[in-house]
Amino acid sequence: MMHPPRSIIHALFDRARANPGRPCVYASGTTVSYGTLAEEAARVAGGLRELGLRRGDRAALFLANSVEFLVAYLGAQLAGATVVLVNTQYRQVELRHILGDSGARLCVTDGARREELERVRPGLPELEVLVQAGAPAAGAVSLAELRAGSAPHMDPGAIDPNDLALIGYTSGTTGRAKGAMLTHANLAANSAAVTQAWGWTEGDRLLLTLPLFHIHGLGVGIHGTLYSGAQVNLRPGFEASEVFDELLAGTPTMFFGVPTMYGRLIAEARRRGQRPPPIRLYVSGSAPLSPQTFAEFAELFGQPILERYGMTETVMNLTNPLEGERRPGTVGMPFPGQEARIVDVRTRAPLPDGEVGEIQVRGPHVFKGYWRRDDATAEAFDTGGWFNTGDLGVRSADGYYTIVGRARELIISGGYNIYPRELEEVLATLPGVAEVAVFGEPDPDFGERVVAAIVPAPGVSLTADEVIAYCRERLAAYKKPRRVIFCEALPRNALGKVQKHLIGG
Ligand code: MLC
Ligand code: AMP
Repeated sequence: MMHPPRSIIHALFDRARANPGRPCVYASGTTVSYGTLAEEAARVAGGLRELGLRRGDRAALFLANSVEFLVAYLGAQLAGATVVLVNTQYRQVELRHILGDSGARLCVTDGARREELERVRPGLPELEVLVQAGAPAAGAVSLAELRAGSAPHMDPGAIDPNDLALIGYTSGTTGRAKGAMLTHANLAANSAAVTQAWGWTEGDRLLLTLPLFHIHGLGVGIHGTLYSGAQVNLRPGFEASEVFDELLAGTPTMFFGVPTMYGRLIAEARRRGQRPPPIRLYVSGSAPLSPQTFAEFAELFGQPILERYGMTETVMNLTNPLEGERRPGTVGMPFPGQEARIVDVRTRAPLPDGEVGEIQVRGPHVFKGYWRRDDATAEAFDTGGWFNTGDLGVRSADGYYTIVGRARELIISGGYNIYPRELEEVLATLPGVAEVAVFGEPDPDFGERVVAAIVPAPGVSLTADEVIAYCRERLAAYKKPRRVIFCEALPRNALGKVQKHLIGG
């Protein structure tokens, strides 16, 4: 390509024009070509505009991995809308917040999620239109009809690279998720950097089992595929045995996963006593990959996993090299065209190699700020355009970064982020709870798991099952406590702050 595409939509249309019949996505037994994907996205865009969707309107996607997801995502962006990504496990509390805060006018959902959405809809006056994938349903526009509509002449040139392409919700210390605003230019710049660093070409076939509502699956997996003109085998989710079968068959050239997936693939390889043929690239991220998992995988699969580090606000930041040493326990160095440094947590002064501080990053991939949260945006940026990641790290003399902790309270379970404050706020409303503290502890499968410490009100007896069921009803299932501890009081320091590290044992 002469000029790098200005957006992922431009990349798709460039490929579709140059080679419309080229396969792009394989999912649920069908192959969709670049030409068909672009054409269907254009039809959906036309249909969405007829439904009144305008430039800058927010269109939420609350649906499972599928071709429908991709067509709706690309179609909404092509129509000029900003896509809001919604975790498919979200329940009332999260849905109310994310759809209300983003002011979504339209939501694309599927049959499995419609009921949960309808429960919160009365409180969301701005949400005017529902589009449903799969079988047509009363009260919603059918996505299938939009896909089959007449193709208007849609010009991706109309997309301004500085417009917001998507809002990804992610949280800080407040317990309330904030919308990270990513522009088309941010996404294209990061895909350019990632595809270059990982040698991702047209010849690659990615096996993708990650959810598309997070930037790992979407911003890396899908955007990278479209940017490089490659192919993706999109699965509804991760099943170790299915992935192992694909690897044995030798179809993929790349696999991206969170450490939990690699742990489960190791167990699968041991169970079967087989070693799949080598593939071009295994990548891990979203949570720390332990050196032990790295070593076991290398032994059983004969290949070193490439570990990288990213965030919703920036997509990908740091990566181990494609060629050269992939150093276990580290996340490598900045992608091409991007910068990183370590600063003192208090003074914000840059630190020399070997000293632990906060990781800051800078470059064309860094987001625009938090949606309707100027205060949080101001806090997130240092002078000179450096973004404070909130992760603590150290750089070696030869340039490898290692993440050593987090400046904010955050539990990462199987690559999903869980904010103790959000759970504490929900549990505080459970009758009979006087006080609550939520924190993480190590877990062999998920890396970390959620623990809730509860002080019952005098005379009240609560059970762990009641506590878990209460969370399960209101929040995504992966956030539920895996262990509940009942205690008479929470340990506090002289300032009254709960000392979570003293609970549990
Ligand atoms: C599922 N469950 C989890 C969980 N995933 N609980 C804790 N932590 C998790 N990660 C819950 C289910 O809701 C269910 O609850 C029960 O556990 C059964 O789980 P399972 O069958 O073992 O789960 P499975 O479907 O196999 O999911 C595991 C997983 C999945 C690892 C495949 O969690 C996953 O796809 N993780 C990837 C997340 C991701 O893409 N993160 C990227 C964020 S972007 P119940 O109550 O129904 O029994 C980012 C930036 C970057 O971080 O750098 O990439
Ligand atoms: P999210 O808010 O979902 O985008 O999650 C981003 C967070 O995931 C980062 O701030 C890190 O704390 C964590 N993370 C991502 N990749 C890695 C990695 N390779 N090692 C350790 N932590 C990671």
